[in-house]
Amino acid sequence: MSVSALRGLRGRLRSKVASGPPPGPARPEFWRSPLRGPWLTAVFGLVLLFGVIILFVSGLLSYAAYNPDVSPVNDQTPNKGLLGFYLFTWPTSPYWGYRLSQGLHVTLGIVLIPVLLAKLWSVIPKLFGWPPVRSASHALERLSLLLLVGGAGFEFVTGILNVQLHYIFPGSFYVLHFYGAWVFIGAFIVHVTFRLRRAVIAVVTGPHAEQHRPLTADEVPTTDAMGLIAPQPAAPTISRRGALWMVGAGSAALLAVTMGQSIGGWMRKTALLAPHGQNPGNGPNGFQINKTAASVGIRAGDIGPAWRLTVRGGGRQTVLTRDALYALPRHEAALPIACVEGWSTTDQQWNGVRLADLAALVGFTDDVPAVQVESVQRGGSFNRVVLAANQVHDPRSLLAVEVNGAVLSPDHGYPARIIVPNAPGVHNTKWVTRLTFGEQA
Ligand SMILES: Nc1nc2c(c(=O)[nH]1)N[C@H]1C(S)=C(S)[C@@H](COP(=O)(O)O)O[C@H]1N2
Ligand SMILES: [Mo]
Repeated sequence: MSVSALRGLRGRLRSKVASGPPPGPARPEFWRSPLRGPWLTAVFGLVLLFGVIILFVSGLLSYAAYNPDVSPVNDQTPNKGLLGFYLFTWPTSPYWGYRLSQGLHVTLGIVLIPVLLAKLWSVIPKLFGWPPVRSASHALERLSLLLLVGGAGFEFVTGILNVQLHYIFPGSFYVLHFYGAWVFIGAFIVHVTFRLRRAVIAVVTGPHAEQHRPLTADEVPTTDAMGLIAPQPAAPTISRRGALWMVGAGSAALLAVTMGQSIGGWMRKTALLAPHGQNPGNGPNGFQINKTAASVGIRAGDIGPAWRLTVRGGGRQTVLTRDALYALPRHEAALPIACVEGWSTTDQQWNGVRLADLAALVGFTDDVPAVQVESVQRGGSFNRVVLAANQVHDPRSLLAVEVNGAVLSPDHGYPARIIVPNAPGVHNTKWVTRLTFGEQA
């Protein structure tokens, strides 16, 4: 493009901006809801402020629960760098900790959807603000809002797809949701820093101080300082209080049909939106199944008489048949399964061989090391895990062979599966065939 053509374009753009917004949503009078205003936006914003803090903290905890620094096997974000600054060895107590924090994370995320949508609706005129960019600092502000709205949308959408569609992107979900969270929280902190004061003032002042009235014939439409109040409001079809009730009722309805999946037991029947709604059957093995044996390609031969458990470490190796494993000293532990997807079971009564006793089989008696667990399952991202030393050490950590008084069903990991207190469900590997103590990848 030549210089004169560029100049011409610039001139045309200038006169366009000077002549005011084009007809349509860029004109303040296009937006007519009398509900919009600083108060309504601030109420939704403050609810989201508290909600996002809880989502972020429980999300960070879930990341730590995967023990990514214990082994590359557990780490799907090896390039996280400083973002892993806070990681700590995930404890085994309280045994219901992950169940609580992940249930909270997923349930709250779902419950906040109506609030997020209402908040976006309440500020939509600003999306079309005219001129689109006024100055460098205005451009920066708009960019941060793009990251804020885009980041929130991204985190909610990836989270919901994951819990509803059951890992449509295994592996990559984890990475996307993790980095997305940091982008979002950065923009969120900037936003809160600039808006918190105004929001608190708007809430304290109340909606009645806002000027919501139709213009007289000779008045020029202007907007309030925040650009939210409609200059030519239509007659209300619902009160502001009614709108809050509507959003609240939406959240309450989502809560009612979601929380049962985290509480488990009979409450699971109320979890209409839960993806794992199918009846897992009755009896001792009648509790939630993540992936059935058939769905991950476990063949009868893999877990039949030819199955062996190999225990390795410290230069030693022992191979056990099913009968030999089942004959080892057994212990009980009452522990839930708590999936990253937010569903969990009530405590199940597990019976099996302590991981610490299996470590002793290959000579680790005083100081138990970490262990790499491998499943007979071929492929998939859940067929192996490295459990940290503190997890092996806990007397409640078992290679379980029975649950609730019956032998494990094939879907729950027969002939042997891991169960560790406070660990995310995915670390409770099913159909275990090899344990390697003290020399994991
Ligand atoms: N080998 C193997 N183990 C596995 C899985 C798997 O897909 N393959 N799923 C994990 C996940 S994500 C969860 S939540 C628990 C669920 O255990 P359950 O199906 O017995 O309830 O098993 C874990 N163990
Ligand atoms: Mo899971």
